[in-house]
Amino acid sequence: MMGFRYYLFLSINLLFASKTYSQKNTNRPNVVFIYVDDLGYGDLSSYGATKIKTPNLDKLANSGIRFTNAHATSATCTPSRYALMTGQYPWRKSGTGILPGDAALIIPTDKITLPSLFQQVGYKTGLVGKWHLGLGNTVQKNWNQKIAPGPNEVGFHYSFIFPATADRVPSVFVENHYVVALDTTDPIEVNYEHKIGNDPTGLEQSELLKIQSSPNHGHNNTIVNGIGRIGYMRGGKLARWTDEEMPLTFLTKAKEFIETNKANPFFLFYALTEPHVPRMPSTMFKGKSGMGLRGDAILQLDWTVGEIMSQLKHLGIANNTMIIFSSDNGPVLDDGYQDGAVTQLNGHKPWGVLRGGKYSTYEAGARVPMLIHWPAKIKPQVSDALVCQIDFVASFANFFNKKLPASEASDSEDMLNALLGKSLEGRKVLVKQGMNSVAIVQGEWKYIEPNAGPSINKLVNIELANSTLPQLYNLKLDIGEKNNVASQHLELVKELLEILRGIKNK
Ligand code: NG6
Ligand code: CA
Repeated sequence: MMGFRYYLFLSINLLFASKTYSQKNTNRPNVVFIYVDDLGYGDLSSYGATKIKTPNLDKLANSGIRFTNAHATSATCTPSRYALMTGQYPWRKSGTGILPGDAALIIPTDKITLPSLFQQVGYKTGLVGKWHLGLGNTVQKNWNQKIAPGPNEVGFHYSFIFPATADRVPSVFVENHYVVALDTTDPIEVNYEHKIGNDPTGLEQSELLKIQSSPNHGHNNTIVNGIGRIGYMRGGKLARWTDEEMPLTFLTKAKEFIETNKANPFFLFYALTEPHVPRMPSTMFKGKSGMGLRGDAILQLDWTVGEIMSQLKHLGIANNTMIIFSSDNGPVLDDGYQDGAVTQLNGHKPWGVLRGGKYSTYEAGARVPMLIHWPAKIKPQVSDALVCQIDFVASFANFFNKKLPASEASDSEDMLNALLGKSLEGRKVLVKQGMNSVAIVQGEWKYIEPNAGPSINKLVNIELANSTLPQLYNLKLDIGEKNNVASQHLELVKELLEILRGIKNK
């Protein structure tokens, strides 16, 4: 009897001890970084959307920090993710543009990355969702054996990903180096140059498609799950994903990672595919927004965030878990499929008050929603501090009292106080990247360097901000970048150009 009581006493104490650890050790909060794909500055009700309701993200926004001046480095996925992971401006390195699905890994394996930083201080690190930073050492690779290097070689203990984008082959999941549901009798091959295998393509048999690809976008190669993809694949019939299942698959894997690691500090990078094309949400969300599949995908995304929040609550770790939410670039409507994004928009403005969109050097290209939520430490507020996703490396290094060697994450700035809502002071300057040009922001001013690119991306109907003339905008007076005042401020243009040159030559 005594023995049993003693045992009970001990276990209760242990229970309290571990609870106290996870709840009180606020130097080591869990971090769930939810990174979504192509969500615009005006897509959430907390950022002013009225035609769509995103209640779970509103909850995060109302009880955390809602940033109004937060940026990805770039207006497309791969470069923004490269910068977030490495703390280096992507335009410093060639080959950091939108990657095909067979690309080799572009992140060096011998450098500090955001996840490796967390590893160094004892966190368990996990990645679930979109990767799009390449796999293996070469383009030619065997998808039927161990695929490395990849996320597990640059800082993640665990990874469950798709390699590139939802609209690119191979349309399969990769879990810790191996394709999921691999069948050695039906080997996978991928080709981005020419058709392989006997599967019909979207171009050849559009009647097989459940969603038509848009003319001239080229999303009409191998058909997987009734959707034409970019690139060709053969084999791997069992392994091919069903788009409608993807959100639940990722959510399940994310929850498993959290459940497994609940007693220790963990860093989960949860990279959702919504609302990137192809927008093919779970059937229960189809038609829910009345705004076409893009709107439905946003509702699904919001629901997913709510699922993670309630899991954290049930596990008793919500208070000491930091949730960071942001998007890799701005919004686009028709990005390759006729999915109702344009025709059923219903007055919604994914770009909000901003000009441009995905691919653009105008603000809607890379100014994105960003929320940071950490009940134990962060007071609800709105912050207009100029911050960038590239700054997480240096900011978390400071948070963990680690000094970064000068060779590492050299464009990342320590913005810890701004990110935790202790200061409204952000960056002095930030360089932002569109498809053809870069811009520099300093205080209220934004200068876009002249370039010869097209002024509009006609395929997606987005203004790119390309002009052979210098452009200067006052973002405080003219957030919509309507009035180019470069000719009225020649000195300032010269000064910003010099600063930009200095950063480029660093
Ligand atoms: C573009 C694709 C677009 C999308 C994008 C990548 C065409 C015409 N368009 O090249 O559909 O896949 O790449 O998006 O091919 S991102 O968010 O991953 O950068
Ligand atoms: Ca994207």
